[in-house]
Amino acid sequence: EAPGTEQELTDGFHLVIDALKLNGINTIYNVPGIPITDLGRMAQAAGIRVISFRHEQNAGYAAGIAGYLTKKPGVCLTVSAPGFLNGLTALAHATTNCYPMILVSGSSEREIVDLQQGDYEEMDQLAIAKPLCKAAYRVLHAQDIGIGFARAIRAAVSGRPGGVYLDLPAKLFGQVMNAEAGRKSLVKVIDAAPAQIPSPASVKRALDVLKSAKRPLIILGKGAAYAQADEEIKNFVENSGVPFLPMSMAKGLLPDTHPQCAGAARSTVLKDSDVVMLIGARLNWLLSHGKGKSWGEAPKKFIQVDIEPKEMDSNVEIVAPVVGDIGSVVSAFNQALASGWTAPPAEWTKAVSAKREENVAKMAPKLMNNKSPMDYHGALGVLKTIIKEYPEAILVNEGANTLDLARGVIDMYRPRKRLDVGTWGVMGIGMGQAIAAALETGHPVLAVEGDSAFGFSGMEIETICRYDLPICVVIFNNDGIYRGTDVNNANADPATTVFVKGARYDKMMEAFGGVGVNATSPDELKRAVNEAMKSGKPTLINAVIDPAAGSESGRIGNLNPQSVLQKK
Ligand code: OXT
Ligand code: MG
Repeated sequence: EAPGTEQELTDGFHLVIDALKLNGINTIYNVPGIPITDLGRMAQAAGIRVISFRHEQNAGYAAGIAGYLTKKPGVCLTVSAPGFLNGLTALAHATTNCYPMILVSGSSEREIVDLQQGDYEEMDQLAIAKPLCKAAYRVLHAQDIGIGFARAIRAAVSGRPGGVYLDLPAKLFGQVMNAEAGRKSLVKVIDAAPAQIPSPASVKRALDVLKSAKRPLIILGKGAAYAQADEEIKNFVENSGVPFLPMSMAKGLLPDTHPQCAGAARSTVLKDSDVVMLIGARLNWLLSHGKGKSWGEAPKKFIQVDIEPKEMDSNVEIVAPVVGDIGSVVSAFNQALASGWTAPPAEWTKAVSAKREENVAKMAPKLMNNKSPMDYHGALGVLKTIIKEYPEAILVNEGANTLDLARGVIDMYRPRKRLDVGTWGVMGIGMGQAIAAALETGHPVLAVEGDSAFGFSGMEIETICRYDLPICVVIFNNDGIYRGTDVNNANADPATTVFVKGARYDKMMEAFGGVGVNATSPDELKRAVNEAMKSGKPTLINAVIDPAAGSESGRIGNLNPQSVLQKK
């Protein structure tokens, strides 16, 4: 090149932004700081939505659920060591729950980190991330940024989705290269999550087993909801005539009020079924590992549909494994059904319906309970009606009693509208998931939160107000974890599970310019939530719940180890 000739240049900052845009990633969930502050600024200037949180864990939960809702990797951007570690819980959570997510973190200088010479925020982040995600990569040269992002995107969404870590050392951002060469180095990922067609033999085997059943059951997991094969799944369930049980986040794939829904007859269908087809649901603790008391005495055959071959036989024998993506598998099922199918015996479907009606009828009067302070059912009866009136609204839900009772009481009508604690039962997903849900879908969000659960991400109500999001947070305030009534007799400290009595979380919302309401009765609660849904204004309702109303660990108290020496 002749001296003095100007060459157009690009750098690491711009290549990262261009790589994201080229791949249709238009939102970043972050907390700014060294070395990524300018990256956030430049990304915002380049038209990417950069949402700044108050804590990386919440940004990470937002990115994870954005991935679940969109099937594109949600991107969380953090600073080195402490920011990275704050985001790491969410990355591990995304991997466990099969949400596609990329944690992009700035990091310190390799030369100093590797010699452990004490750099600013020194940490070997790649090594730490590796066991907690699907894949982990580091980019050292600007010309590799395109490939780095391509690998991260493909790893996150292909096969079983999950979390990916991408390590970008500070020095990378300032590296300069020829702009044309930079453009050429970028990769637009083609067919990032290719269809995985099931083998015809496995499809036939599965349907033969299902057909042979006297008391068949279909269990839908959140993998089925993730697949966005909603019509195919609905057709399959309806054409097969088999009762279905939705796992928590699969509620709404078909409405909970659907005549085949067995959600309100859970114990009965687990115990009494003879053939169970799992679609995007794993036989983990949430299904008692497919064995033991809750599955009854009668012999049981399992059919499993999953994209991950290693999932088969994880806990019990799977007599008919079908490996493939759920859309492709269910559409193959539907084709086969079209050439002839016999509905399951009416004796079974009637028994399931009868049990369901019985349980629904048993619950109905509790939902009308108008007393003050409210109990869980009285308050949830109100929210059940709200979701019926606003079926497009997204329900975010965490807590113990607040989670378990809301899951049972609030019927869902549309797919991917219920977002909760997922496989780990983790507290803290609330505000991050609510924010991403509002941003990614444009629909109003109702976040139903235990007072303890809310505390894990409560500061993000400032973020909600700052971005003026249509989120209504309802805190079930029973003064503590499970209950607010525990007493410590050993010293002056409060009992380990109780909080400040009569706390007014609504005042926190007012501090940031949002609407705060204290609701002491179902009527007050109803008025406040309706107003929030209509106005779309950031709202927090402190719903006062009887401190004695809850039970230890909600519906999973049996998982608490017991001391034989000290009975509670
Ligand atoms: O068939 P049967 O008769 O069995 O009846 C079932 C259904 O048929 C019936 N049903 C219905 N009846 C009528 N009508 C309708 N519509 C209907 N629908 C269903 O109801 C029953 C029950 O149905 P369900 O729920 O489907 O069945 P079941 O048996 O419960 O299902 C089993 C499970 C395992 C699938 C289910 O229970 C489940 O999904 N559970 C998830 C539980 C979970 O994840 N819990 C969260 C963790 S608890 C604990 O760990 C907490 N911590 C510790 C902690 C955590 N988690 N994370 C971190 C980071 N740090 C610490 C903490 C701190 S919870 C917690 C805070 C708690 O305090 P809060 O203040 O937040 O909350 P409160 O408790 O409110 O105070
Ligand atoms: Mg509580």
